[in-house]
Amino acid sequence: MHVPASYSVIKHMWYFYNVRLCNVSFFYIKEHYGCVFYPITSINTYPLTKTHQDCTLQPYSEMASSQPLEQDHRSLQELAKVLKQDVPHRYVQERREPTYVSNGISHLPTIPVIDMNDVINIGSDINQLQNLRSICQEWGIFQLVNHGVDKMLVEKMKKETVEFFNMPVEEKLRYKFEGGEYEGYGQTILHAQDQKVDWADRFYMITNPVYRRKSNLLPMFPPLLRDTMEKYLQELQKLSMTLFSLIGEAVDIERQEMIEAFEDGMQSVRMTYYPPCPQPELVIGLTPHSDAAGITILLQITDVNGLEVKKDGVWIPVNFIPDAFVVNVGDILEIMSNGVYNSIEHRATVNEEKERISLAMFFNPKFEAEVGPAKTLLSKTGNPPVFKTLIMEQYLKDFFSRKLNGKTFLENMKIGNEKPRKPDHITHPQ
Ligand SMILES: O=C(O)CCC(=O)C(=O)O
Repeated sequence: MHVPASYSVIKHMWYFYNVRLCNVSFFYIKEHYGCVFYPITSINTYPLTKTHQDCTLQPYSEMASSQPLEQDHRSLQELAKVLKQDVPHRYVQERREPTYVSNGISHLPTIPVIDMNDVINIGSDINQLQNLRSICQEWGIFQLVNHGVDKMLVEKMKKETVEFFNMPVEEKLRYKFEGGEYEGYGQTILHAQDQKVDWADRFYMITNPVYRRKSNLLPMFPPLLRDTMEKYLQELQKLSMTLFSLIGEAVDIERQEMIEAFEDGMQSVRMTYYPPCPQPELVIGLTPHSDAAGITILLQITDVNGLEVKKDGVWIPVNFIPDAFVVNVGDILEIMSNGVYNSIEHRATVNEEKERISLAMFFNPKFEAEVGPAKTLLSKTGNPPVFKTLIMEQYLKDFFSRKLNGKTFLENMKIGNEKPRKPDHITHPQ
């Protein structure tokens, strides 16, 4: 290939090699007004002007981080039924950090438990508030018992979720998301051709505000699932508001500021099916990440564990207490608390013999709300903001355009830390 020597891109030739799309090689040139795609075959004829010589060339994969690729949307659940041994390469993780195993001397740490009956009557009980604060600060996750959500409703929600995944594959594929979309049924959203795929099928959708719901998803659910989910969403909305008020109060954010941000906020739900896997140690059910949300309320549907949290650098398994919800502090609460709270990094492993199903609900501020350190907290403490402030809609756009990668998204929200996006710093929706 001949490239004019004066063209500054010549020293970045490696970019050309991982840029094959539909059998055509592309590069793109980032100019001050945007970027343009050129098939590599046209490079010889591409006119060189002074402006073009000033351009910086970036790999297509970097551009792709904001454009999910077309992918195979067939169900992993079906593949797992027939798979006897070797899992396909695209699911094999090159490096997976080990799960912490107790050596018999030191105990396996367990995530804290909060009894809603204790915190609901907090009033001015400073000890309870301090306990809540230190749990959100040191752990950023807890199991919530006696949460007050009707047990029958929770059981129905579990049953209907199992039935959803038990539907024939063609039924589920009616909800599949297409390239460029994030809502619906499918597998890991791909941002690069060689990206590894989690060992899971997922169904994700925005449930609030109601006008943002997709007409082909919740409204088209089988009636029993739809009704149960509507009731469940309402109950969890109430629970989330109680939690937001208390968690806010515990860190000195005024109740009114929490209510204004989160009441009738952006909410979404994810149901995940982790099929049994013949080589569970080679795959990951859910890539390590912290949630972009304010809080996540997680319901484990089947009696199979798999969730793990990273505490003090090691991965600890979560043993679900029957009837408890697991509540995660997400990035938005870490930001609002100006770094006091910890949005917990978590992942899911899978089981060799048993399927696992979970249902996560994500609670966020309204699309038009500001996401940044809480004003009432900053004025009380006099501390400077550690994180920048963005409108929720923009915050989500930035988040959706990245691949899951530990806490890199949150790091990028820190003032003075903003980095140009790298190809491997890309996430998926909440
Ligand atoms: O399946 C689990 O236990 C975790 C699910 C989760 O964290 C998520 O869907 O974001």
